[in-house]
Amino acid sequence: MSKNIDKAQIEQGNAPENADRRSFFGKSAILGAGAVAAPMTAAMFATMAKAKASEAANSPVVHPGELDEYYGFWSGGHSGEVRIMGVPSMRELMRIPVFNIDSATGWGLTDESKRIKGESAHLLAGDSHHPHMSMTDGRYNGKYVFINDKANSRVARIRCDVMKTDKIITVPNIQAVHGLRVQKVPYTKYVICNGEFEIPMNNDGKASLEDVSTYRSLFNVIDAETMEVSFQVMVDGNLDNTDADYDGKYFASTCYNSEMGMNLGEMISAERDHVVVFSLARCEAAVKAGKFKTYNGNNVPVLDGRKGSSLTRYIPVPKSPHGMNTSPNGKYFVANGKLSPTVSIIAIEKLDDLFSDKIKPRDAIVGEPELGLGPLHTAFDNKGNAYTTLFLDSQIAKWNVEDAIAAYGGKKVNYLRQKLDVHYQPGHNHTSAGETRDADGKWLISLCKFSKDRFLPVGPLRPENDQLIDISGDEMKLVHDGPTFAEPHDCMMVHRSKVKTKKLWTRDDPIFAETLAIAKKDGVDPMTQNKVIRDGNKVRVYMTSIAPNYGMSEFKVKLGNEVTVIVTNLDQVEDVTHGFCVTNHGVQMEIGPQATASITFIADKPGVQWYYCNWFCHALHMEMRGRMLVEA
Ligand code: K7E
Ligand code: CUA
Repeated sequence: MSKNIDKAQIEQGNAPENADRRSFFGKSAILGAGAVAAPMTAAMFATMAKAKASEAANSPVVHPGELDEYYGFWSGGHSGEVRIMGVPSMRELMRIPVFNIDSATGWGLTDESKRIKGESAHLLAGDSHHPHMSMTDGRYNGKYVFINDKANSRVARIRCDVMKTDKIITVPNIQAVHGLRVQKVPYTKYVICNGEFEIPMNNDGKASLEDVSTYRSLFNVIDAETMEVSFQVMVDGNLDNTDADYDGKYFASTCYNSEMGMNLGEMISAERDHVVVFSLARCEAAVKAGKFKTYNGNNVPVLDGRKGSSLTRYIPVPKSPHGMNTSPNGKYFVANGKLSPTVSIIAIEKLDDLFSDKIKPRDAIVGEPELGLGPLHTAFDNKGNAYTTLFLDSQIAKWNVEDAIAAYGGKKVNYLRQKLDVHYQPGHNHTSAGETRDADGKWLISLCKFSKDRFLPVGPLRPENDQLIDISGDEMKLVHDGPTFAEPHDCMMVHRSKVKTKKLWTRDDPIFAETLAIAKKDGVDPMTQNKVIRDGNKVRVYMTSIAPNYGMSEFKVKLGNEVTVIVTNLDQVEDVTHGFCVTNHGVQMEIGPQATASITFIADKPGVQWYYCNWFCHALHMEMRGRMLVEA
């Protein structure tokens, strides 16, 4: 969600009681309200307060030396990275560079990371949005975390045993990968993601800006193991967010701009957009039967899932829906209204009938509760409650799903349980394990786009504010403010019992397998030998490291040589990481215990050039250095 939308609102003031602020976007609110239930009155809130039974009582305190209960995986937003947080302490445990470059680890600089980045190795920027872990039978399995790069249409995979990125692909035929989730059941065979911006098919320079009839947005289905695009589905409108069911049958994506407008006015003219539901079995069958086309000179099968196709169904929902969230009991898809104050509840059990045309698309909607202004994303607990971020109201609305369905059916019930002020303008929110069958109703994170007055001012650019909310009782309780950098869009929380990480690298790790293959060709055993291989203008320098020494304290190259330094860390001690850094060359990397890492640069400066270990490893770490002589 862009920050731009909020400018006018911010100018109107921040105070929650500010009437102008509440009425911002009021027109859309009224238009979208239709015949849904009336908003909460003060009297209703009072009744709720009386009925209060259990208090939120989770402890957010994690004492020094104690460990957190959850791993939180945070998108780093436009920093392009992923971060691991401890929850509930909200301590940042690690940063995983993905689409960015990182001088601490050498990500984007080392030969290994460049191989993983592949054809996009020259791109040094990224905009990461949605980190989601692979699952088995609807539960996190601790194997991979996938994340999209909206800026460069990429999808990356992080291996959770070492917490390093091990695959990055650029998705063809689309621009801007946005919503990303995984197949939950029976296991994550596929990663699903939306191509957001509609582009001409083919996009070969022959299309015009005026005739947009060939502009399309594609839904992408990626094989989680091979990280190849299995197929794409062409749709009407442009895709935003997505999620999968708990039956292994359907995926659903929100679509805004069903108008196919090319500017803001055109994009928000229609009162209704839609949710596209994809039948996985029908799509797979169509690929098998060869019922696809290819575009832009690549061989990725593109299925036609536009209106009228048997592969998809279009469910009309109020204008410009954003988030798409599956309830952990597997019963509902919830599409979040954004420009409508409502969310739309789609009954997954009705989708079979929808696909066999026994019911009409709107018949799949079983509830459309009105929650407040700017609903963006919804999270769930294990007690049938949902938590929806209200971007414009700067609140989280807690509501009961079955009560909202009953109200839609005409019953006089109050589905709203509580509204909690958050600070400010929340985008995503997430509950502990809430996108899995293990949803436990303990914690809720609200990722707020603005922090305004919540922290010491640090100049015109402020941090975002990730707030921790205890949802274990009947009422949500805000317990922590956490400043973060560069707009974490989304996050998820995985119980620590699901994650098993390695303490040392194993020598057969695929991340450096190719480097070891090159060593083999050179006849060098990098575990035992320190050796310089001269290969025309190329020089490969193999050296070991064991605290506080490199296996080679000097070597010579010629001016202009392309030098590759391959360092193997022989230490078998947990947490003893070495670095390799050449002064004045932009050469810097991490070599974990038992790992091999390599980096290539041009020796373009004559004379003595010191290299040193840049990760503190030993009392004599400062002395861990050597000389490269560049002969003119
Ligand atoms: Cu709502 Cu990219 Cu998930 Cu931002 S998206 S908020
Ligand atoms: Cu090795 Cu510092």
